[in-house]
Amino acid sequence: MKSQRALLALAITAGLLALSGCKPSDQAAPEASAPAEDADAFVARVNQTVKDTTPELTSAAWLGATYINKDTQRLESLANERWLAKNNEFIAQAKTYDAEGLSAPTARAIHLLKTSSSLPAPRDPAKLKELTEITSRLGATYGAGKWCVDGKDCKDIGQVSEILADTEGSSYEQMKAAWEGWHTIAQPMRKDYERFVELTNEGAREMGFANTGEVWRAGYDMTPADFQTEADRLWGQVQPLYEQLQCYTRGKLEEKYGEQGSIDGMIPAHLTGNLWQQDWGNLWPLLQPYEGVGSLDVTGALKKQRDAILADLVSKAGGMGKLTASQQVEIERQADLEMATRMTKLAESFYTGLGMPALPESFYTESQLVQPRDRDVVCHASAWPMDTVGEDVRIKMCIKPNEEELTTIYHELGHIYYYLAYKDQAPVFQNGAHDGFHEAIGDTIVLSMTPEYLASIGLVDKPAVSEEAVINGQMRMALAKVAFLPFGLMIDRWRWGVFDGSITPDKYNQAWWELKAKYQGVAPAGGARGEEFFDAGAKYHVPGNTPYTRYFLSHVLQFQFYKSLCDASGHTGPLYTCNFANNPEAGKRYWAMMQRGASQPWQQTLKELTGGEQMDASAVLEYFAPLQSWLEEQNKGKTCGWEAAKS
Ligand code: X8Z
Ligand code: ZN
Repeated sequence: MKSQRALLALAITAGLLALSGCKPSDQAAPEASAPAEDADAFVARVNQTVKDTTPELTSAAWLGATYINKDTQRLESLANERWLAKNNEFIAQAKTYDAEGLSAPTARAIHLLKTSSSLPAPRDPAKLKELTEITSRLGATYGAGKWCVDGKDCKDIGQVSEILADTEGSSYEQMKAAWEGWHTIAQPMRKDYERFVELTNEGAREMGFANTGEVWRAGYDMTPADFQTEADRLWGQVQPLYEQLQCYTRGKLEEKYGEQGSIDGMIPAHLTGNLWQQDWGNLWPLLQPYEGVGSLDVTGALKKQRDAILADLVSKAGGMGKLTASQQVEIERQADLEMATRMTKLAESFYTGLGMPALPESFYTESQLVQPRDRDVVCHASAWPMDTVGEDVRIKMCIKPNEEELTTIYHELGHIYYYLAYKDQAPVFQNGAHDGFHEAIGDTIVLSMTPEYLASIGLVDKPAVSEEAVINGQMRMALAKVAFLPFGLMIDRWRWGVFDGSITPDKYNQAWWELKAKYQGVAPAGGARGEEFFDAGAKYHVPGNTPYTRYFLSHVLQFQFYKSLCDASGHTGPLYTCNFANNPEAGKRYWAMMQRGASQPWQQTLKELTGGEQMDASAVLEYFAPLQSWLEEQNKGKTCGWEAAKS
């Protein structure tokens, strides 16, 4: 996810009433009557308040995520409570201004205030307090979540993920146990989540919306209804490509696991190498189209480097035999940190190679790059603007030496560079053009991590040049990018339904799996999972209350950004061969786009970079055209698709 200033930034940047003609209902009538100050003065005061409040709020949230205990949860929820109460006052006052006659920046700021919140909060102080306490508790429960067998032998998310990721070494049953084990962490969240939905919906209604899902859909400079249609349209563009990949993967799993390899045409949830089936990169050994053609074993190379760092430290210390047990633990930690720092600097060098600034020194001293051993933390990666002046930016990760983590660092630095690019905007404009833009910045760079780029940084051998190598390279990218698409959509399909009441608490889990089946074509092994489970809660963004459609949009937008930056860099030839590393022209255009922040409708910002005002998946299809043909060829004669997709 993005900022932990999320609460604040998102609370500040919402947006719909003015545009949508949605429902300024009676109950939503603002409490403030005649404006107490003119609109310009009001916006200036909001900006000053955000600037003053941000460091305190982000520090509390940072502690809440990096030292999970009762005290930090208390401080975090109190800070949020204070901020949300203030923000509710701002929203009420914002509604008293008539957009007519306002300067463009003031009108934009007021529009954002009225429409941007991921956590609409009730005005009633007792309910607001309850909401912020639940929010902190859900986040902490996820962060501290562990799978224990008979109360012992507990494994955290990193350890569970390792079992699933080892798709060759772990057995079907081991992976099933790990997958099921992780999902137990969410069972205690169910009651809190139900109450959370009631409370935030009340806040949404007071803002003038039907429910929280509608507020989320309002943040896109179009009506919530148009936004939903837009997301459906984009999914329609890419669905055939996903179905081909699903079909091919299912076939390979059936080859490997026999009857257990599929469930009514769907993929068993514990077999994709990932807890949520959102990234299938760990199935590479099974799905690699042409073995031995241009090795792309980035993980192997990273692990080797980490081992070499450790060997070096150990030899400097006079050999392992000379060290006490606790010194051995410490030296391992030091090797992890050195490796994580090296990986982060690699990512940084991509950005500086485009002409962007070096990260501030404090980035490396304040960030959490590796998992601390002495306490619970939220390991889910995130990037934080701790202030509004671009002086203190951090990431929080538990980096391990593997390819997925490396690309996640590039992703997180995308957020960080966005923060740095728009730091001179007024605080209310310090946000992505929309949230999908924020998620797409770093991922666009990841698309540029071609085999050629990976070779240039010494992670793979000189790439092979052949049709087989092209398909291998495309498959590698597709397992991350194409596999993700339906997942990116289904999470909020579930939450939109939960918020609007069409999914009731007694059907939370059933509805979750219906959507997983419909969009992703995955199913749990062992039959339907009952309502004693709360499987949505086992995915960070649900207890963390981070809207998720942003990632779906990002997976479309990043190909549009990529294509434009490739054009800017003078690239010729097929899109998928483009690597714009070290190209100043691409860097200049990207930075100029990022500097806009949320100061204007995203359509305008998109136009400045790409020439078009619409999100459009044709660049995704152009990129993957060779793989799509190849998959169709492989799947010939098979019956692709699955029953649930037709509903
Ligand atoms: O949550 C994230 C990032 C932080 S914004 C690590 N992502 C989504 C996820 O992990 O579910 C990146 C891709 C999708
Ligand atoms: Zn992100």
